[in-house]
Amino acid sequence: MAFTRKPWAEPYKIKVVEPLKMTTEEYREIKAKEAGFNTFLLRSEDVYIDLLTDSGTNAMSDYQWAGMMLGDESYAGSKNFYYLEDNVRKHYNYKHVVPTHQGRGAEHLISRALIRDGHYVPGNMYFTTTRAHQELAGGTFVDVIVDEAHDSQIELPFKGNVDIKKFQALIDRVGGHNIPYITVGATVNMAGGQPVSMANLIAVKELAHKHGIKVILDATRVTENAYYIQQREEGYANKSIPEILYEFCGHTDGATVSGKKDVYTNIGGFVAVNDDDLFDELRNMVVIYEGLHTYGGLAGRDMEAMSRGIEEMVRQENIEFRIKQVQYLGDMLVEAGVPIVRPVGGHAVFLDAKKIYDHIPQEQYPAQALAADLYIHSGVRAMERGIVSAGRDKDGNEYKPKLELVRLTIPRRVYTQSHLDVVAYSVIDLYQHRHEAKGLKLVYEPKFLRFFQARFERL
Ligand code: PLI
Repeated sequence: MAFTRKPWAEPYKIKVVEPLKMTTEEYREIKAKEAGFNTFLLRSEDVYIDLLTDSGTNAMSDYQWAGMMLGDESYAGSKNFYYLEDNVRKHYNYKHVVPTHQGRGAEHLISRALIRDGHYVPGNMYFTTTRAHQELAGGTFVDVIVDEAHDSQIELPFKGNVDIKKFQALIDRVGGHNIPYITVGATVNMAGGQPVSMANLIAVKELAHKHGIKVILDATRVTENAYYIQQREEGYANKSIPEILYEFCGHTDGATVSGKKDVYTNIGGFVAVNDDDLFDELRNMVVIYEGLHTYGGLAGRDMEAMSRGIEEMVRQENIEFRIKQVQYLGDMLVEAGVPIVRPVGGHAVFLDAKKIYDHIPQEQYPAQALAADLYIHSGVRAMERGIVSAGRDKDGNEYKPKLELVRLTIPRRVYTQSHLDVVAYSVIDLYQHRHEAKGLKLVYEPKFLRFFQARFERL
């Protein structure tokens, strides 16, 4: 057999399997209608290949599962917390850590601690839960990502970078005293999983600190970002992932983390900071909203799984396979001419629904329709990341993001390359029949984070 490239494969073997249910297109049409054409409202047992999210959907290792049996379920002072604290200090380079039940718990605490009515919070593109907590705390989010991030076709190595001029313009307009912090997302989810360079983060820090503004990292997928720095940024090719990660976080004042991504767990998160007074406030608040400061809404076993997951996430072979697997799916789609966000990002391949369903106006939710159509076509579940996810501003007007995307998110260590072949085949087949597609109308809309529970009907 002749190979066109050197083969590579999963850096693990399979010990336990979970059977998948195969269904027919007619069955899935009924289920899609019952779910209001919202993939969040499907039952997972009706899904064949689930690419809804990489959040909490990871396969844990035998090392993590073994750690679960070592859960110390004491109310206070669990040994699993201290082990987590050690690993956060060692790898993320922050002095203090407060565990939370997941990432949005951490976002809630930091937003409440630092944001007051009338504040502005810049960030390199919004993330749904992050912005929601910033707004609930009285802040106004301001997008300061580079313009190119809003264009799916421009290829840049660090398309998640902050535009320093936009950040400076905001400081000039509202004053540094009205900006408690800037959120820097590492591999920017809504931009397609695009990374931030070390040089950009340093420039952000210098400008922020000059004006008394803190830099808070969304370190949810920071290991993917570290890998891109190693591969793409001058001077980092010979540095290890732990070295890059440590240095990267070291340029920030704190971080919120959803442990459900990089850290290979099914639940968990934390907020970590260097400032002693801020830590004191977070530690005090966590007891109201999450749980005691040594468990923050988690079981001891969950903290142990997270701690062991941190040790695994920084291994070169793990992060390299992760990124290459996503790239593998992206390459197949590019080769077939399917418009996707370029370059392929760290955690997902994003279909450009504006280009694929170019006959459906944004007001008829083309990405929502494409995600529903893909499910009906082949049982593959994806997620809308466009106008529905963007929601409404304070006056009730719909945000109209330039990117109207469908995200095919790859859970870690769950699917094989054969599954991804099936996904690529399905997307390509759907793409070839794209002109038959119809838009949707919104028939039910919840108040917060509408994409989770909104319902639609076909036009
Ligand atoms: O889902 P949580 O509450 O553990 O984490 C919230 C969260 C914060 N930041 C970022 C960049 C995320 O991607 C994120 C959650 N993401 C989800 C659920 C996703 O499907 O992408």
